[in-house]
Amino acid sequence: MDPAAHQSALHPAGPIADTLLGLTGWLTWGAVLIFLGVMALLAWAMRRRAAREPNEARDRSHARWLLFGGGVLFPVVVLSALFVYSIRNAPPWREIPPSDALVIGVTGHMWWWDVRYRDPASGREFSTANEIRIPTGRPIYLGLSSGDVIHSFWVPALGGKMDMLPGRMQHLLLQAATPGVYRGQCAEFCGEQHARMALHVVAMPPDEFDRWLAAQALPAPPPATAELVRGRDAFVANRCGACHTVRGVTEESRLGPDLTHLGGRLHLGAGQLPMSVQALTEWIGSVQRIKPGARMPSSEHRLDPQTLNSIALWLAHRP
Ligand code: HEC
Ligand SMILES: [Cu+2]
Repeated sequence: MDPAAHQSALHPAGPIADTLLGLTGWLTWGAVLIFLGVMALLAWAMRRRAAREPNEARDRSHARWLLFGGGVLFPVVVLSALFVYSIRNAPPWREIPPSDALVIGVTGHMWWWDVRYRDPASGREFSTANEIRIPTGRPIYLGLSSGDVIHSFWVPALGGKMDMLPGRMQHLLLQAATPGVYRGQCAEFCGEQHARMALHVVAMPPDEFDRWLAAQALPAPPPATAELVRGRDAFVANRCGACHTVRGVTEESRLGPDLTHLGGRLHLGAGQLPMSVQALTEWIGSVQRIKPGARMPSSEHRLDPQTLNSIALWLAHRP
C-alpha cells in the first residue's frame, strides 16, 4: 500500500467522513454504555434474588417494570434520540447534486475504475482511470454505475460507501478539506482480482485542480522524438487501441482504461504498481503475472523488449 495515502474511516479528511465518524462514535459508545448498564443490573438482580424470600406480587411488579421500562420505554427513548440525531447529521444523500458540486461519473469494471469528467471551460468530456482528482473544499457528486457485476465505491477518509450496480445510477457525495492522497478499495466481492481493485483520490487546491482539468481535456500531443514516434506506432500496430483510447491517436474504446494522460497518474493497474517506465514495461509485457485474470493479454511473447520499452516510454511521457 502507498504509504503516503491513507485509507481509514478513523482519520476523516473532510466534513462528510467527519460526520460519519461522529455517528459511529455515538453508536459505539452508546452501545457500550447500555451493555455495561444491563450487565450491572443483571449482577444486582442476581445478588438480590439470592438474598430474598420469593414474593409473587413483588416479582410481578418487577416483571412489569422490565417489560415496559426496559422493553418499550427505554428503546423508544434511545432509538428516537438516535433517529433525530442521524436525520439532523446525515450527509445529504440527494438525488440532485448541490449547486456548487463538481459532478464526476465513475463506472466499475472487473477490475478497474473508469472516471469521467466534463471541463466547464471547454465543454470537453474526457475519461481517465483508477485515480480521481478533486478540488478541496467543494462537494463532489459522484454518479456511480457498473459495466459488469456489482462493485462498491468506498474511500473511507472522504465519505460513505455506495454499491455500483449494472444498469443503474447511484449517487454519493465526497468532500476533502485538505490536499492529499486518499486510498479507496472496491468493497463488494467482484471476482478473482477484487482485492486488486484499488483507487486513489488526489485532492488538490482548486486553482491547481482547474489547471489539471484543462490539461487533461486536451488530446495527446504529437510525439516529439523518434523514440516516442516508435512507441506510438507500435501501440497502434499492436492494436492496443482495440481496448484503450489515446485521444488524438486511436478511436474511442471503453474496454480498458483511457491512456491519453497515463503518465500523470500515480499508479498502474488500479493501485498495483507505482507509475514508472520500468513498471509500465513490466505491466504491458506480463500483466497476467502481475494481475492474473485481468482483461488484458500479456505481450511478452509477441513483442521484443525494445518495442515494449518504447511503448512504455510513449505512454509515460504524457502527464
Ligand atoms: C482485450 C483488451 C485489451 C488489450 C488488447 C490491451 N489492453 Fe491494456 N488493459 C485492458 C484492461 C481491461 C486493463 C485494466 C486491467 C486491470 O487493471 O484490471 C488494461 C490496463 C492497461 C494499462 C494500465 C492502465 C492503468 O490506468 O492502470 C496499460 C498501461 C495498458 N493496459 C497498456 C496496454 C498496451 C500497451 C496494450 C497493447 C500492447 C494493451 N494495453 C492491450 C485491456 C486491454
Ligand atoms: Cu469490484
